[in-house]
Amino acid sequence: MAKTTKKMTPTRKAVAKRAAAKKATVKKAPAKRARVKKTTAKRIAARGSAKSTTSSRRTRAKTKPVPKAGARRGAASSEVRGGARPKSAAFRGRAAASRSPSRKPWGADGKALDGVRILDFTHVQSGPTCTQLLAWFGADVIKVERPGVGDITRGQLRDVPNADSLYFTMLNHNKRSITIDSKHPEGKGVLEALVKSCDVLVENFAPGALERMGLTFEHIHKLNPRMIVASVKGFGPGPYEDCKVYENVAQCAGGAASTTGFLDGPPLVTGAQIGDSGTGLHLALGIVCALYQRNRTGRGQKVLTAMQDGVLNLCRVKLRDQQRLKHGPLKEYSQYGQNIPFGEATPRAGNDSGGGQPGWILKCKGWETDPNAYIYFITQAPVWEAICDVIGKPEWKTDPDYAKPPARLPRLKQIFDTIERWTMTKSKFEAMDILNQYDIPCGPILSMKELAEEESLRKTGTIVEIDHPTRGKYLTVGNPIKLSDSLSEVKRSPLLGEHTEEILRDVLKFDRRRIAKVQSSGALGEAAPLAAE
Ligand code: CAO
Repeated sequence: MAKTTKKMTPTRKAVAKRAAAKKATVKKAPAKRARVKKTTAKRIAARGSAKSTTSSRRTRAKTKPVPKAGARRGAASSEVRGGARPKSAAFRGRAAASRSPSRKPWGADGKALDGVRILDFTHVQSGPTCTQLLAWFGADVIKVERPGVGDITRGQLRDVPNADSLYFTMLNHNKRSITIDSKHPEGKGVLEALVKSCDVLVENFAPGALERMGLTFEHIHKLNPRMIVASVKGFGPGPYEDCKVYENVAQCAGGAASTTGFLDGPPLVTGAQIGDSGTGLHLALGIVCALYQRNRTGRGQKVLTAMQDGVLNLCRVKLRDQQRLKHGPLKEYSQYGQNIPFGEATPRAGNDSGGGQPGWILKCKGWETDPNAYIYFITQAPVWEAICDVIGKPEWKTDPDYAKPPARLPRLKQIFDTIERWTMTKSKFEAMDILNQYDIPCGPILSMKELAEEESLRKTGTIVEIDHPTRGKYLTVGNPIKLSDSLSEVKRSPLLGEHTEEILRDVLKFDRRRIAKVQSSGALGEAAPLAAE
């Protein structure tokens, strides 16, 4: 014990060093404070008097040992919007560490992105997927739409006359809508005011469209140095950077199509929207990272996600296989067992499993009439003996042609044909029940109808029923990312321009006269009807 104490006692040299460092910090502090004050004052002036309470609120909150929930939320908002910022990472680290953990029940202390405001210039699917996610986590998402038209998907694939399509409603929950003609001089003024009061601008226009509106990164950054400008484009810098891109183009250009489908068929696109929704997901992560970095640096940055890159990232294992090809055939691909030679590029692998455990889709009872009476079956090595027993082939456990994984690779087709003779005697759910008893990895092919009716998905909020004022009730997919202290509720999508006046009044603090002036200029289009809720 005595030994430990001696060890921990600082040497005289260390004490002297620390004292000198402290002295230096104390000397430097006033200059730094002055800088911070000046920047804050400038920012407040730019934003108008509504924000002038920010720094005093922060000071008050600091003097209270445990701030009230409302005050804490206020402080959080001012932090993300550019109120008085702490001086250094070390300072913030200390501040966060000294804040006592919330005592509120889980999920009752706001949401993860409370206080973050998004200027949502997105349309169609990729961008809206991203901003919908951010909205589910609590961000205030203000969707800017063209007057009278809106996001083109409002009218695409319409199922109910005169109502927003499911395409639109299912990608724009929890957002507010404002209509602005971004090319009208008054509209530009409103947009610039929004740029000043938001944290992130998200857009997925065709290359150059944002710049043609006058919103270059340099201009945005001048208006609001803390603004994060996040974009989805089809391609990154390079020969195709000016091209417009939709989902399937991205699937083809990102490597998914060339590796999907059967060996003897053409390239195939998948139903999962990996180009649009997948890229939206990537972008959301980039935005959250940029917000986190901004806490330290105080400045915004550009976030770019190219759809080609997003798809390629999801096809990473196929690029893995491309490089493995140099060292011989890909033995887990069933073409190996069928003696079909490999070419120069990663081939299409049908339903082969992408990992080291061979798998295939097998028919189940009723497959003749039900297109989804199938099960995915994985011959995972650790449960091979159980598989042999279940399918009535106990002799395979010791047969040298079947007992070990490498011996099985050349005969995968024959093995799966044998297993299929067993699965065809069971429904996909019966097979699932039996196989799960032995921990044999498998999964039924579920139709959209079955998923829509699945009770457990309703309970977790993954499938949600929403009521909409013009289209009635519909199902949607809720937030698939579950946070235990930031609970997601799904609110219906906005009607076109539904929140135009509210945003001018409450966010931009325009007075009645100014609102009337902008409205009469034609920059906002026709006054939108309010939802009959
Ligand atoms: N006020 C005035 N004009 C507006 C406006 C507003 N509020 N909102 C949009 N516009 C204008 C744009 O300024 C642009 O005009 P200019 O071309 O004259 O500058 C115009 O509307 C059309 O924008 P766009 O070119 O982005 O739209 P598009 O329908 O021709 O192309 C798409 C759609 C998706 C192919 C293209 O936006 C794109 O490639 N985006 C990037 C990749 C992407 O996200 N693709 C996924 C789409 S989801 O499948």
